[in-house]
Amino acid sequence: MSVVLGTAGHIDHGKTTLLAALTGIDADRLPEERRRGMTIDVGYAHLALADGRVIDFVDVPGHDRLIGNMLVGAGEIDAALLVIAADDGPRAQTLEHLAILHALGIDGAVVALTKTDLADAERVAAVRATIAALLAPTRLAGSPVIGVSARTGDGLPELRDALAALAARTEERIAAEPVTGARLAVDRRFAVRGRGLVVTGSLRGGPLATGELLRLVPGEGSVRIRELQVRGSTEERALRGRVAGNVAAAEDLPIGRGSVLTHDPAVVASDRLLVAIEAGAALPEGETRPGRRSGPLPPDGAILRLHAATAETGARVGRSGRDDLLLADGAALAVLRLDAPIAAAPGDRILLRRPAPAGNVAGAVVLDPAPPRGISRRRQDPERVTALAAAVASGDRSAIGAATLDLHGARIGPDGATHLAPDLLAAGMEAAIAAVAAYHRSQPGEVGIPPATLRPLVARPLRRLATLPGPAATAAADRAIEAALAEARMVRDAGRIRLPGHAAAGPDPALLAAMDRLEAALGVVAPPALSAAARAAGCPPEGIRALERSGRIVVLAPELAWSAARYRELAARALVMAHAGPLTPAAYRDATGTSRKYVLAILEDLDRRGILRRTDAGHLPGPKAPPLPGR
Ligand SMILES: Nc1nc2c(ncn2[C@@H]2O[C@H](COP(=O)(O)OP(=O)(O)OP(=O)(O)O)[C@@H](O)[C@H]2O)c(=O)[nH]1
Ligand SMILES: [Mg+2]
Repeated sequence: MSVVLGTAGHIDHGKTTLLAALTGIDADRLPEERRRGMTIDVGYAHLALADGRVIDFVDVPGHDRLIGNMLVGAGEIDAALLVIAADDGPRAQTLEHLAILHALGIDGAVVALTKTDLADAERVAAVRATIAALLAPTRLAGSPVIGVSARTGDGLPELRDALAALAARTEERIAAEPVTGARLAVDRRFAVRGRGLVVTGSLRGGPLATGELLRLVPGEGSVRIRELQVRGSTEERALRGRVAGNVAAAEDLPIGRGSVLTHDPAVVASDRLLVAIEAGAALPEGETRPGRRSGPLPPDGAILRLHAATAETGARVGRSGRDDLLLADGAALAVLRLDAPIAAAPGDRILLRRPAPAGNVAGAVVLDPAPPRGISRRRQDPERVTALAAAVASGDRSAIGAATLDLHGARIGPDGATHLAPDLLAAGMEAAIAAVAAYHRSQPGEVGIPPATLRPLVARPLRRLATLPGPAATAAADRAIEAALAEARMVRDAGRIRLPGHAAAGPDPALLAAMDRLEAALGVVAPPALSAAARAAGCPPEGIRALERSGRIVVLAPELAWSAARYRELAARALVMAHAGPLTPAAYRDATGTSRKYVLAILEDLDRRGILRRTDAGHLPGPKAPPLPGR
């Protein structure tokens, strides 16, 4: 691997010249840059160190109007080479670039106090003191300041040593970071005749190999790496550092500056980010114009430019309502609504700046690249956000995953399954157990509840907790039911779900006997009123419901019921008569020896079910009438 160092500093302070003196490479590759003697777009160079390490340099322009290109370069560096001309001292873009480095979280740098051939010793000492004061409130406080002249070569060996030490420190820090999939933020794209598309960038995370398929974010596509080049030579595998990749991709694939090619599932396309915005370091004004300092926190509604790796877009800051929260370290919570989607993952550092009047910059850390929407936002409280911020600061992916799940309530995982936050899972399990118990009470004699009946009974309360989008509720209910089964709080038995011990206890024998008595009492042609019969049989309402649900009795009106066997016989009689000719209620009443009340109820029921059909002359066999036996 190699560490990537970015230059920074005011225009004409000698960044590109110093890199050329160090590496022999002119990073100003564009004809216009050479003609005008200034850097316009990012350029690249590399330095082989005595210890075998290699430093990749990204050279940036110092011109104040080219700050966007400076940020493309600064967006993917590990540490900085801050260049300040001894004759001129720190100037406007010295401060602006310093504020940007601080906001991007860059905490390793070497300061080259260059053009020492143009300043006397007294001047050099004075500028050193100014620089120390300038760095003091930033993450770069205490960085070594090396006097150097690109013209005479004075100080170059010392600068090389300081850079080697910085590279070693930076490598150590990177080695301690959690391992993630490869991630390449594209900074250049160009076509090579006969070869197709080439993209370049600073590779982070794990290695990349020829032939691999990478996701393009944002965008729908994926690209295959045909060939990899590291510092001009073709390699099978590239480690962290500068790489160029010849990629096989559709001609019109929207890939370019701002695109990310990655293996890392945490990287998603998003136009809405939950972030923690840090207040900038308070820089002294020094020799610069006032107003060019990193500033206070951007207010709610502020419209800013957002820079993330090599991407840039407009962003509106939302800091009201639920998002109005100061975190423990003084950072402000905010939701950023972007003009266009960018690639983002939890923990990414982004930069916010005010374009006009140019000035304040603030750094921010992405807490959630796809924060909850709609009703799920109700879960976003200070405790959950604080826990997520702490997890993101730790860099621990599983802690970030757990805190994010708790913030959302439920999430669809990469495996396609709905995952539930612990409190929702517990609520779902309780709902499932309560639903099974209620079913046991209402259906004595049945061993358990069919899963299809249970699912909506659990999904409903989960949805009512107001944290789940509709379709996820059913999947979440399944998850809660599975969890209750896994904890043996419910049991799966012959395709049904019951509470443990329920089947062992069995239905109440006294109730079963009462149900038998009631069924017998209703097994007559003209049964008594249902409530009176039930009272006489000692059968409670759940016994009546169980008889009806299991098809042992037929209830046609609140007080009118027959045993199923008797009812089948009465219905068959009506059908036989209807086949013989139009059946009138009076004829049916006489044939069965009952009263008008009973025959009207039966005939209506048979009409409703299509077994009979009513005509003016009487009832005839209906569309659903079964054929008569024997015909
Ligand atoms: N005397 C002297 N001149 C230098 C030194 N380093 C750079 N210069 C001159 O300063 C001018 C600007 O140098 P560059 O390297 O283009 O400056 P830069 O910081 O890259 O400028 P931008 O890319 O436009 O921001 C050139 O004319 C260089 O020759 C030095 O150490 N001593
Ligand atoms: Mg330059």
